[in-house]
Amino acid sequence: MSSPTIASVETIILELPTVREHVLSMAAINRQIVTLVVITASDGITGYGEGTTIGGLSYGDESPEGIKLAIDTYFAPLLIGLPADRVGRAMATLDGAIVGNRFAKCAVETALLDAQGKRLGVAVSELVGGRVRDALPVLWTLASGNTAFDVAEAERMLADRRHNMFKLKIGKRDLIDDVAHAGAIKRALGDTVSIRVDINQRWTETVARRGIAMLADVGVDLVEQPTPYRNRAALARLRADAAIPLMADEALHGPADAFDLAVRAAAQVYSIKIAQCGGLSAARATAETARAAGIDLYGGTMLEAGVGTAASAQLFSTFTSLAYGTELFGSLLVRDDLLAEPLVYRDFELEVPQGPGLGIILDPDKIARFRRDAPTPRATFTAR
Ligand code: MUC
Ligand code: MG
Repeated sequence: MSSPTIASVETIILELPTVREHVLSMAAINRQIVTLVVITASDGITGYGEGTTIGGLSYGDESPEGIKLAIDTYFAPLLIGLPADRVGRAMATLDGAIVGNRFAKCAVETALLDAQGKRLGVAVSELVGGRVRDALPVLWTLASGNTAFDVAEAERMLADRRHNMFKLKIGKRDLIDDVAHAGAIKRALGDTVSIRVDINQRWTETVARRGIAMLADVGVDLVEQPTPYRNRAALARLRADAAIPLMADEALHGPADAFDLAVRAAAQVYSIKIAQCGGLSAARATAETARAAGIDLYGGTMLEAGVGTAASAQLFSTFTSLAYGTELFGSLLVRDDLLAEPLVYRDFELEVPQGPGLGIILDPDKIARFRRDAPTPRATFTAR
């Protein structure tokens, strides 16, 4: 029997309002912009992928509009006609012809894997290494910009048994204020609750050295990407002196970075993100590199909605060790997701969908309602 071939590649930009403003050191967002990729094969099977970033071009060098443009203009002509059941070959074709564009590649690989999983009747986790767990610990980011609001939000999450680990977004205010904010939250929530911070590259090495020591003193247990991602030497110097572990996030764009950071002993923990690595296969290779180097893993997010969150969950469910859990809460940050049935968050964990492919079903009415080219488009984010 001949292989089904890739028949169409469609991209749709959607705008999903968030439950509250999400304030990071480089941008504040009140809606998440999702580039949905829809790939249909000649056998009639459709797969979905998601290309999502944070705050337009303020986080990385791909925007939602750029992802759409790259896929429509350059990826689609290369993909049409290729065997739909040879995901590795399709990705090798893209990698051979297209430099970078990791978020776009991730969205396409996700859609191809979703379709192939549906074709074979298996979950995507079985196509990318094999599932070892059915639920993933998941934290919540407290990022309203207000300490009292954050404490109340965390207390609600604890009472609902939704999250018992929290990440704080800091780096925008003075160091003293950020440390006071982190300390107040830690004191209010108590010793059993893990508090981590993410600086999103905002500090200089000198500020980071002071900041990490002060944060350790108030009970923070992990510091994520304190300094600009290109300065690996600074990260390594900080790590050598730090009383608490450092985690690389923006510095990690795939297995080569994982290797180089490991050689430099620049971080004890890696945040693995499928989009930042360029897809699930590249993210798996990144995680394997970490494992070989004795570096702990954390399942990161670009605040993707349901499709990207399910794809990340499928991959992270294959990791034998996930010492710092995950932050796959993007589907909860949006007021309404694109899914017909919501993802299940229970007892501080996200259940990894069980069905074929990504294990999710998209709701066409929600796609119609939230697409940017629907009748009433809205503003996107505030640059900081
Ligand atoms: C980041 O840099 O980690 C993940 C969680 C969150 O609140 O923001 C993202 C991005
Ligand atoms: Mg981060």
